[in-house]
Amino acid sequence: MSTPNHHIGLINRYKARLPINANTRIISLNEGNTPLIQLQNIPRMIGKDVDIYVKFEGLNPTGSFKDRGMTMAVTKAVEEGSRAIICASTGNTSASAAAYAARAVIKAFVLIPDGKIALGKLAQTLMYNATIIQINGNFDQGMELVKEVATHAPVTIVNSINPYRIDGQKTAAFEIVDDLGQAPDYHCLPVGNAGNITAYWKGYKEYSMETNSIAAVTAKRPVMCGYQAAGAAPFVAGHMIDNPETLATAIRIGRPQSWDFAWAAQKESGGWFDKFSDEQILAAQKMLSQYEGIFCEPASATSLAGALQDIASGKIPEGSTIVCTLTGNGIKDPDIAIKQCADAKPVTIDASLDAVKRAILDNL
Ligand code: AN7
Repeated sequence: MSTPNHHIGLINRYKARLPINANTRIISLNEGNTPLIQLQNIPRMIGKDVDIYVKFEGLNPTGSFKDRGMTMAVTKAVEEGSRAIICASTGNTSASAAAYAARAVIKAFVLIPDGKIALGKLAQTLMYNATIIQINGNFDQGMELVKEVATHAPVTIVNSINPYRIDGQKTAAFEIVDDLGQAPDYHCLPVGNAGNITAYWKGYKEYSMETNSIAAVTAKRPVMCGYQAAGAAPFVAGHMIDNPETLATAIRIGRPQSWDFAWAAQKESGGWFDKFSDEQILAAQKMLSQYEGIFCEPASATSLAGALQDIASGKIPEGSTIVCTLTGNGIKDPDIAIKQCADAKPVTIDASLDAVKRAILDNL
């Protein structure tokens, strides 16, 4: 039971726009309803008249946007009688799949690239008790194996090639429009496997036209800006790539599954793709933490790196309203955070009043 104001998940909130019926047992961890936070200090620092909002998806139950798609995918898997789910993952999908499988009391199998996922994501996936299969290969190879094994074993794939994932994730666009009263002018987000840009565009489109006999909410749609890590930028190259590399391990993907959908989002919205070095991505991550108090994971900061570049060049003009999706929580990747702050080592002192006083006065 819950009161009208108790958010009990995005399926409950947007059920009229999702493929469920009154008898569907909803598998939820109260995901969604994440904050849309307006940046206050960074716009002033860059001296541009822009409204930049971040959609902080790191505040979902397992710390990433994947929970939006996973509640829907696991709900439908259970409804269809599945007892096990499987995914390939750079870390966040595996954590989310493992959590929702635990909630549903079914099995989760996850294929991850050995040594290439952030520590927090591994810890989560272990705690949720998934069966972890580490492969000597990257995400793209894991994805191919998952697609093949699913034709040989009784497992439901919960990567974003599962259309229910996209349906769950499209609700992030609904929330943004509900919060702002209309779509933003520009929507910036990191692109890896390209499920999320596909989902946002589907959500914005559905809110801008009559869908399943529900009236349009707004006529407006944003321009979609998809940003990638320079070493893993197939959309910028214009073709799939082998051996993707980036410190932003979440988006270390060279063969995106939602290739055609992402190009459609770019073309239909009049948007673009671009790429950023690991240094630029990490600088944006630090900037957001240091000047706004918002700690996202490296991959997520690619959205802000892109927005800042395109605002500086005028490609995104002054007067614009911009939303950047921050896809995951910074706490997931403590190794990178601590490396980023190597110059800001904690000061170690004697446990005396004098020493503490000196430490304060030296650092004011
Ligand atoms: C933090 O977990 O693909 O373009 O296996 O974790 O929809 O793939 C993660 C992707 C951006 C890219 N930001 O989104 C996985 C996985 C974060 C992510 C992306 C991911 P898509």
